[in-house]
Amino acid sequence: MRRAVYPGSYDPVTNGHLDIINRAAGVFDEVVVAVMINKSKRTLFSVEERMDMLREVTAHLPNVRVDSWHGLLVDYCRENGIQAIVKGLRAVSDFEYELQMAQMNQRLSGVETLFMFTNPEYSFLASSLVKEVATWGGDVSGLVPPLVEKRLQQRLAEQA
Ligand code: COD
Repeated sequence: MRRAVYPGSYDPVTNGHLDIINRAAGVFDEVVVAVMINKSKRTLFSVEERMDMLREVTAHLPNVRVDSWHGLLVDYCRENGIQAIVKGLRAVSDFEYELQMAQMNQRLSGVETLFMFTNPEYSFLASSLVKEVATWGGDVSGLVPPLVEKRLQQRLAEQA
């Protein structure tokens, strides 16, 4: 079975992430979308909330499952029999850091990283930008799935 992990923060999941998930699900037998826990990073949504949103927006994909992990990604791969890491590449600025991580992960465990180029429609899209635009009342419809947009508005209203 060809199994891959697509790791990220997903705070929250955007249509750019979803596009990569859809495409990876067409290439691998199973894709695990892993919410990586970084306790030093302040997030808008809890790990459970991020996982719930991911589960809901990938419910139509039978070979996609959602998980979380605290620790090295390569240890997650080893424990779960995962042979490949999928990453999305938006721009040259993503490339340098991603190359470094891919080479480190390869060195640590032999696991390969496969890059998928962003859909041009979403090349400017990042969770951080979506949160910033939404915070100032900008329109994020079409950038995140409708249910994510709703939860984003709710969370920002709670915080106001
Ligand atoms: N189009 C295409 N791809 C996109 C888009 C878009 N619009 N937006 C984001 N992506 C891609 C990103 O490039 C990334 O590949 C993935 O989607 C997730 O994005 P984010 O922003 O949710 O997640 P990041 O970048 O914060 O995730 C970083 C990781 C958590 C994957 C990384 O820090 C990690 O692997 N941490 C685990 C600890 C570890 O093993 N460290 C050692 C690394 S060598």
